[in-house]
Amino acid sequence: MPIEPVKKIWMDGRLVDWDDATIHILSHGLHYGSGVFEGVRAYDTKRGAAVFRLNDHIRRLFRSAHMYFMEIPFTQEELVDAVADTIRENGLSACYIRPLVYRGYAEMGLNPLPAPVNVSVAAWPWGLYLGEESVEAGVRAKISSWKRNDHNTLPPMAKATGQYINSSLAKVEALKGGYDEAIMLNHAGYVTDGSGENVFIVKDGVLFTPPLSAGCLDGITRDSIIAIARDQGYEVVERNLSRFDLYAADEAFFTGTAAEVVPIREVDDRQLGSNGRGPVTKELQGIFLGVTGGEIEKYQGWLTYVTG
Ligand code: PPE
Repeated sequence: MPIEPVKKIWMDGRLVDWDDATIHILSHGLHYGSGVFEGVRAYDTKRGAAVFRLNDHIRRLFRSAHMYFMEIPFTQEELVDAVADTIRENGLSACYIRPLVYRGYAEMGLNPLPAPVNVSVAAWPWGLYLGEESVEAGVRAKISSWKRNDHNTLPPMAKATGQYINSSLAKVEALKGGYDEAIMLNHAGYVTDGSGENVFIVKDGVLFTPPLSAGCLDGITRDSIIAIARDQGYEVVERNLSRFDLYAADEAFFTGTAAEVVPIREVDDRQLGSNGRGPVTKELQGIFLGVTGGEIEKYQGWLTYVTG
């Protein structure tokens, strides 16, 4: 899906025209993947655009930056305001927001420390990552032959731009094989996450998802779904999942900011028990939609309203 341009992008404290949001070709981040980023969504609600768990996303961005010795030259509050300004300036309501912290132009070579730390925030309308039809029909996933980078190669908990070249290998392999998405295992053979989503299964009414120690991203949608499911009375267990657990699941689904909550209907050509979207997945999807739409009082604390 091509990016739909809007008017302005926030760069290092200024809103610049979309076409002028460029960087130097010798930027460190471009050569060595030295950047960290976030993916955030805002939703159209009765009270205007509402950004979902904005503070949590910005906090995670700072944690990722800390890991790579990147000192962000703005405070968390300033970046929260930058997101709100970008949405407002572009007159957006429902949109995807991409804060990016990257090493800019200075010296060539692997030492990133001499390079400046630059920051940008872009926002644009973006439909669902795995397609609108995926919401009901679900997707076909393939377990990748590519292992997820682990805690001692590229820490999966830090959302660094460079590590996504690993996920891209998995994504391309899945697409070329005729599947919609990849599921990556760690070096011990347990499930981590999709190329850009966390994974859940449902078995006998209980939800299971890999623990963070397996090497998945500390997903904010994952965290939200765990909280919502527990509030609904479901038991949610964080434990290692094998590929057999996926094949034998009653239901499975992906969670992520870009993807939201998407049923997995097949893994490696094996139909899951639900043969499409299962009842638990459907229930959680429905609640998630209500939460992000600002319709459920209990979760209002997760929304930051951006008023014009
Ligand atoms: N695992 C990975 C590897 C991942 O990239 C994401 C987000 C998640 C899990 C879910 O995390 P969260 O969004 O906090 O619930 N992937 C982002 C980027 C996707 C992309 O193609 O770029 C996203 O969903 O915004």
